[in-house]
Amino acid sequence: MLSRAAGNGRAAPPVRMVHLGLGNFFRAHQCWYTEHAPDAGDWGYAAFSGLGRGDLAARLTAQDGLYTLVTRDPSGDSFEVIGSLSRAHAADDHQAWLAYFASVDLSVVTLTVTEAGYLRGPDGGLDAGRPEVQADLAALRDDPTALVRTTPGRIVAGLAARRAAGAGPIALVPCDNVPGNGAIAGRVVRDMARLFDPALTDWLDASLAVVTTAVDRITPRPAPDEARHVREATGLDDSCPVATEPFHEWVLSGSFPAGRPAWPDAGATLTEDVTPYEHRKLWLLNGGHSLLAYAGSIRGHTTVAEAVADATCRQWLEHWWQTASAHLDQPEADLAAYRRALLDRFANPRMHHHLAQIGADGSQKLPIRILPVLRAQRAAGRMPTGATLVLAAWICCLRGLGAPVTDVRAETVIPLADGPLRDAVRRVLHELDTALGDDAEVVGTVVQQCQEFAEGART
Ligand code: CS2
Repeated sequence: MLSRAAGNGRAAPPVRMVHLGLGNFFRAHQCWYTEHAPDAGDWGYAAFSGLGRGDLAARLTAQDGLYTLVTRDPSGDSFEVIGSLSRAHAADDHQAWLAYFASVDLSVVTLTVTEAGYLRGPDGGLDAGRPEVQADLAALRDDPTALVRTTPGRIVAGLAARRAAGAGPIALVPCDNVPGNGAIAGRVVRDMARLFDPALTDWLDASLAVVTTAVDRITPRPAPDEARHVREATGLDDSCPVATEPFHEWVLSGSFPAGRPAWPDAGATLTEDVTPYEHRKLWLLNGGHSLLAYAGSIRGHTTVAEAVADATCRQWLEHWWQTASAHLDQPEADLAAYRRALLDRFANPRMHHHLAQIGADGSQKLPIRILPVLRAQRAAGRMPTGATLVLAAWICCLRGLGAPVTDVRAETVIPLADGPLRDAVRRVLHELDTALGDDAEVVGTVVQQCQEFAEGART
């Protein structure tokens, strides 16, 4: 078993950062950047699992927060024990959560809670009508230290504890694939705070800095035999290694009133505006991923590398990239280089990135990854078939073709996609965006593409 006392990794650095969403991406990204900052010895993470996220925290605690990061290059693996995770906690270890927030040592809170975790309503603010939000509000009003379960609820509980302790300002750093994630996180936290205790919003004005980020590192769910692979290659007994690609990017915009690790020295970019990086990544990488997840799985593929090796999928991907690139500000030569690099990343045969994993939560991902380009094209009077194809493939998956659907909104979107095709398409598009459902030409194009997918799947 990995252990700091046995000399694996380094001594646990003092906890000055809390993370919510202890998972593989966090361990391959934020922990990696922290590990590689020159002041890594001064900055430790305490990370908390999301609710219902299994026993990863317990397994990490048993090995002092240490784990092996496998960097999977097409030509081979390299192995590194990461030491920046000082403490790992289960989701319900709420007293520990509150205690970190109440400490003057805490400077930064990072989040990876998925697109769905921000619990936004149709107006972009907190969806306060949801039962889980109501439950958290009732619990907080009764006792501000009571266990709460939603992301906005947990952050507000932490910030209320921090205000009560007079522990000073702090930075909140959302790291999910949503555009303007700083504004989104700031909004739902403020909405929650206002509903809980309006006076807390004054404290937030003075003490909460919300940073906007774009994050990138393809990190599939670890394969079942990853631990055995690590043991054979390194001799280390690690119950929860994580494998990732060599590429990594972190772009941040905002201030850190209580300091932060020297992440830029590890390769992170600080900028005034993350939007150009974010759009490029969300549309080309994530949009491309979603396309392959649905269209590739309908064509019988299981992984990204398999799908991108299929000339038909590749042609669809290039078509989507062409359409999306027209709405990006970078010079065409830079975009072409980015796309070439992406193809190599997608084609990495050793990554085994499952299409079904990427296909999850399409109801949350497609509005971010595909719709902005589709809307801009329609506004210019064009029919972007590269974009409608992704929607058609998703609808076909909702109707039972391709990768099995897991979606936070499955109970709504699967019934909408059922029944006669044209009505189903209209209903699903309407659910994504009313104007789309009312756009007869888009509906007609998506219907035709769905029929082509269905025919292709039959032959
Ligand atoms: C993927 C992302 O699962 C998905 O939806 O598109 O997790 C992707 O691998 C990361 O954003 C890469 O940085």
